[in-house]
Amino acid sequence: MKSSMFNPLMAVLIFNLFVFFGADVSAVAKRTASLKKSPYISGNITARSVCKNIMTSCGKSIDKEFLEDFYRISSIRMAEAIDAEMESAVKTLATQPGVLRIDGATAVIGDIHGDYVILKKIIEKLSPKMEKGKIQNVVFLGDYLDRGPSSARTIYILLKFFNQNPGRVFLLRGNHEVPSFYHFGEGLSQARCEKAFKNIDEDLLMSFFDNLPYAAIINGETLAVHGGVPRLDCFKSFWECGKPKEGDKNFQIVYSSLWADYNPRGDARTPNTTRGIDPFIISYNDDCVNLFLCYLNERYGTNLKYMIRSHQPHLGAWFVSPNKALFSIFSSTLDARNYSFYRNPVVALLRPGSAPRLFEYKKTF
Ligand SMILES: [Mn+2]
Repeated sequence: MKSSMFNPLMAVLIFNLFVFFGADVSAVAKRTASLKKSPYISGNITARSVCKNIMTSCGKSIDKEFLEDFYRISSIRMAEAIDAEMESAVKTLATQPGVLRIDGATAVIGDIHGDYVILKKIIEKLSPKMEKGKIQNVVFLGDYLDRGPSSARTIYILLKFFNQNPGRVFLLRGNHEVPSFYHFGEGLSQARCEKAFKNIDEDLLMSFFDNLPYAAIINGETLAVHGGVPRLDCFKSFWECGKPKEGDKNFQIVYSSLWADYNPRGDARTPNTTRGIDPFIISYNDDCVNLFLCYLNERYGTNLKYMIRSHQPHLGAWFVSPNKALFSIFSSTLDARNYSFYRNPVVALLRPGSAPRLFEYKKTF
């Protein structure tokens, strides 16, 4: 039996670990410092520019170990930048209710799905209009992560835009902003496979997901949600379930709306088998949209006429239901799952007193 807490073998092991990590860190720092002085690198240092410059300059003699270190450092820096913006965003989101009320000319953006190039262009297009007051608010319908080339860059510029425009930019929850989906969802091109996501504060990210509102009433006449009409028996508590976390009893109500698909044959009762087998994932038709909006109007005295949502890329860049109650938009230009390209990402403009108008982002709106 051991009589002492001190174990010489353990001390040697700890010492070795210290030497190993200490040496690793200083080697990385040295390499980064030399990289900054490199004649091959001009402008912003990014992992991509480093690879490109080194590959063209050195031909076959690429130092793989060096590049791996560099990727690791740059992804740590990216993660730190995301964490800083996210911390500030979560503080604001925590003050917002589950169902927002937004008034004024409002631009609505559909799924982004890691397509940071298009998000950047949309923000560049909207910013001067916001400055001039032509557009009061911007609402994003969720699904920021996964599939596209960089979820890290997407979430970074999105959070920055949100933080820079308090009370004017609003972020709704999508079915990809759910902890279990983030950890165990579909296995292709996932955000958490990106190096930056391996270094972010995951608790903070989960708190970001949980604090996102799940619906918005825009100008008292349009309901904005990610997926759409929830299962019929979820109508009653839809507006009043707060911001339930996954695992809470009311979460299924929110979840049902986040995942719902439009389908002319959907009855908002039977499970939607195209999304797997889950009793809360349903599809809904035009009658269900009318029924849901009428139900909310009766119960809360609202005057909802339209629903705007995203979530279904297979409908194309946009879709308006025959009875003009449902407006479906998609704002990412690509979807790696289907390997298809949507060349016309769509922005909707909602002015008080008129039906939503849909625009390809390149055109004037
Ligand atoms: Mn979705």
